[in-house]
Amino acid sequence: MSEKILVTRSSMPSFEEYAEMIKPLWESHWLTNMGQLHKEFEKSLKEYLGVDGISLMVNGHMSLEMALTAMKLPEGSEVITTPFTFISTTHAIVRNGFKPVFCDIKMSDYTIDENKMEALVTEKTAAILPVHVYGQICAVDQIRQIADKYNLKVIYDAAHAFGVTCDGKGVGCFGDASTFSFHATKVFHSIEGGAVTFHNPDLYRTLYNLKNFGIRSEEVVAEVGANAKMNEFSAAMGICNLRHIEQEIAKRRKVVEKYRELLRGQEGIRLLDEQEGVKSNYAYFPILIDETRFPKTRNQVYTELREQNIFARKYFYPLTSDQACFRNRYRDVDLTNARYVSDRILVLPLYADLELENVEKIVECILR
Ligand code: T4K
Repeated sequence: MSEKILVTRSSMPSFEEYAEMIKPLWESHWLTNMGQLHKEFEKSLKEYLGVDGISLMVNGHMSLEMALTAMKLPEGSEVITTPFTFISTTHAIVRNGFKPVFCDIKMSDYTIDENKMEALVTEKTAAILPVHVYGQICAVDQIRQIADKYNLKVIYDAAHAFGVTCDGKGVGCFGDASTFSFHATKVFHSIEGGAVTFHNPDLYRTLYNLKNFGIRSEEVVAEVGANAKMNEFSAAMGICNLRHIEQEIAKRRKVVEKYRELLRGQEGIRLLDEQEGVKSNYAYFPILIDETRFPKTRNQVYTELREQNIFARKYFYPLTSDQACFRNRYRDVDLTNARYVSDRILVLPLYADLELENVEKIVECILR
């Protein structure tokens, strides 16, 4: 391949559209701290996601941190979570002073295995933090049942699932809270950005305070907070991108369909099945390479693709539980499936403007 093909490429509105959106900032000089564009963006997102409540954040990571803090869990709580995710998920738990308890994943969709969860519950368990990895929806009903039985909070990391619906219901409606990432690498972005969605209306005020240093008035700070506010330039980008989101998803769908057509039934390469009742956002295209049935290992394919200027990524290898900062620190749990997948997964390039001709070349390289 003569040009470099990276795993993704940010979609952008036209320069004129963005310039028009940020123009008023030169008059108002109001650049952050819940400005006009922040308000507008929050309102349109609430509608688009079909959620009861939403709070914008500076990024996906702080959305997770703030959502966890807002749950007011007891000090030293244990949080059941998946190790097959971006490091942010585990960091958010640990940076809140909680203990991650890793749970294995399912081979069917790589989300946390709800059937292995109950065995991990102790008197210290206070929450479950599953991830809709690659936009695949977790077993939300069963997870709710377990949470109700043991009185646990459920916070979904929905960083990959923007715009996904399950039986017509927006993904942000599940659990006590869900968090989104609007990072430049995502299906939908605001350069950097994120949001927490929730049902309990009290959470709006709680999150507003937490993301603004715990400030209540000019002279009163009532709690320890952070700076997790989204600025006006990000909100402007978000508003522009939201206008084009359906087109963005439709273009990605074409790319995914091409990959599926070319790779379906290929010995040793496993694709994720589409989930019933789920409207996908086509965020990622992961393939699992089974080296016992394919002539090369995942690592060989990864390296050989790079030699051809194709930059697929090992999302998510290693497991977060195996990273130097977490290894051997937490409860030793059987993570057989998570390790199997993490050792064999490869995420192929996917973005709205990826030409179908290039998809053909990528697949050709893999099969060669
Ligand atoms: N939870 C989950 C499950 C997540 O996956 C993430 C983030 C989070 C929480 C936290 O959300 P944020 O705080 O990030 O909002 C990337 C992203 O930085 C990260 O947002 C994402 N998940 C993760 C899966 O991937 P890297 O280190 O792989 O990014 P990088 O810089 O290698 O970029 C990948 C490709 O994207 C580049 O090769 C080209 C393209 N790109 C990148 C940037 C920065 C663009 O086209 N434009 C850009 O501006 O982490």
